[in-house]
Amino acid sequence: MKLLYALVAAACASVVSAHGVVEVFTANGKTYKGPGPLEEDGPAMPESPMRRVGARGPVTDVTSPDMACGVGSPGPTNGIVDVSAGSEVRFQMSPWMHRIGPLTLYMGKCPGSADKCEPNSLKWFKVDAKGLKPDGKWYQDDMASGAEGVATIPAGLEEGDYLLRYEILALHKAMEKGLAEFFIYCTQIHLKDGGSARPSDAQTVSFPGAYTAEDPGILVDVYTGFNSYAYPGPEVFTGTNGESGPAPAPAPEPEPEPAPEPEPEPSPAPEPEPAPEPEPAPEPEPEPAPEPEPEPVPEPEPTPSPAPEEPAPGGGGQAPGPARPPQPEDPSGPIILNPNPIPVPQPTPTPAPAPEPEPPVTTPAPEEPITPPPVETGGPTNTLPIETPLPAPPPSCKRKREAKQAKREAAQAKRALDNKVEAAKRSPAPKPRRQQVLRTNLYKRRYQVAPPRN
Ligand SMILES: [Cu+2]
Repeated sequence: MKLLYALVAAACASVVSAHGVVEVFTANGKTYKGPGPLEEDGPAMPESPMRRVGARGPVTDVTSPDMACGVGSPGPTNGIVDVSAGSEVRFQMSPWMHRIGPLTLYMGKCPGSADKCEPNSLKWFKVDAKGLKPDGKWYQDDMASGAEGVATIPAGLEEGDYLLRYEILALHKAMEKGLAEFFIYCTQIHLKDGGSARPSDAQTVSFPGAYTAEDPGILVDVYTGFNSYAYPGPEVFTGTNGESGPAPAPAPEPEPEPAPEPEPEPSPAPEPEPAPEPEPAPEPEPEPAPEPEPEPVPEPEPTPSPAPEEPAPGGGGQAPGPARPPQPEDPSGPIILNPNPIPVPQPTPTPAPAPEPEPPVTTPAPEEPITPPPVETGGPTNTLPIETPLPAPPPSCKRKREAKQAKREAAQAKRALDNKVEAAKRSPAPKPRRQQVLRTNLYKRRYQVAPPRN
């Protein structure tokens, strides 16, 4: 049990929570791998165009400088990649876990080279925002099922170096102030094939500064009386006043003027899976029920803190409050999420209810439950398959020889067991990170708290 705890703690020390980062960025038909978070000791990848965030966790303070380029306010990287005006850019997350909230792309024009660009002083403008789909689910839901996030760069935008700021906003706990989760990633690009369009000052914002914690798209209960979403920040800049250069492969979709129209979708609140119990006291920590988690839970242990946070839809105890007026819907027009992402070294998960894909496990150790296997040695019990039970003593000991033989066998079996345990102690098989992540998720779901750190 001790070892198990140590393993869980080790997993958590490096993976604060199982949030993804941008694993692959795609532009102009080329793919670029992104670095993992600083805290995880992965390769630095200085040639990547993606600035390296400090950790997987969210930014929750909208006044933090981290709102510009993500956790840890990552500094510049060396790579700058060409992106054509009017083209699509794509963001493939390493496994993504949240399903509620918008996906937004901002751009900020650098005064000089993008590898020297200071994000907190940029004038950012919004170029793409994807929220609810016509079926009432969120585009982020597709991302959690493996789809890429896709955004379109305005045609006609003036050329130069820019930072792309990709923002994933998770709203599953956003009914409580300060619990909306921002995941932000900056990519250094050089925009080519552009025109002369540039946003007006009124269309630009600063990060931090663009949002407040009370914005209706940030402090929002998406479970109760919810039927449309009010995007925080400025309107989408479409770049229509510029003359666009030769449009590359996918012609830019016609973008309607940002005339806000009321959300026509009267469908029920877009919660993926209603949680049955109406619990009036939302706990900040645990993840919402609908997050898919394939890990088999072998035996239901009593959870120490029995307060799940998810309010039931149309909740029993929840006062719905005054119904919000219909909010302007996304002016950016129809939204594409690529159903067939460009093949990248990321296993493409199957859609929604299917369990998350498990990468091929290379260690012989079987995936095992959080409960310790029934071994009394007190040694490391974690990764070792132990299937040899001690032979039972003979029912009666009339014959001494038989009894002796049984004793020998028992001693032998015990020695073999001890050897296995010792071997496991000496060389514990390293767990693939994915398994650790699943284990952390399982722990969090079961105990409603983050696993302990060491
Ligand atoms: Cu989260």
